[in-house]
Amino acid sequence: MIHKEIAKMLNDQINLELHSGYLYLEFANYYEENNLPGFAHWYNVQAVEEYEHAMKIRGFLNDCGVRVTFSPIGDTIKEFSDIKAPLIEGLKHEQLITKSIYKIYERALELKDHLTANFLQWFIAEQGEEETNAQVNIDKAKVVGAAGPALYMLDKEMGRRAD
Ligand code: OFO
Repeated sequence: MIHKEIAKMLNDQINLELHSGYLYLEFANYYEENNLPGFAHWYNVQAVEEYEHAMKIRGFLNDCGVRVTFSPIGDTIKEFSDIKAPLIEGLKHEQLITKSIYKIYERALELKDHLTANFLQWFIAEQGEEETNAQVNIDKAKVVGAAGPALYMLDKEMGRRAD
């Protein structure tokens, strides 16, 4: 049986995951406006992935007999100084999400809620990937710079991210 306190933390995590999706849609909007459709595609796909993360937690709570409730999704960053700025914000955001997952995991272990701790293993591995992807995007953008053929090629590459 899932611990009540953990159920509340997981419910809050659903909101955070949906908030991640909103943030990445803002990134996509920015890149669309700045004629980088590949970058926009990459973040549109990422936003869908965040929705899936939220639904994975919702499914788990449902299976545990917990009624999920949704709260308003907070505002997101909309203005960026240059094309690297969203990528840097993306990494910071994923680090925050990782901390949140770790917090729930550690509390679940303290409360001997091993079912949730086991469930969160997937998210722990996923956050490793999320942070790596965010860092790789920053590194690539640094190499190519703010304009020119290399940026065009990188945009094409970003556009090939599978749905
Ligand atoms: Fe759900 O991993 Fe990103 O935020």
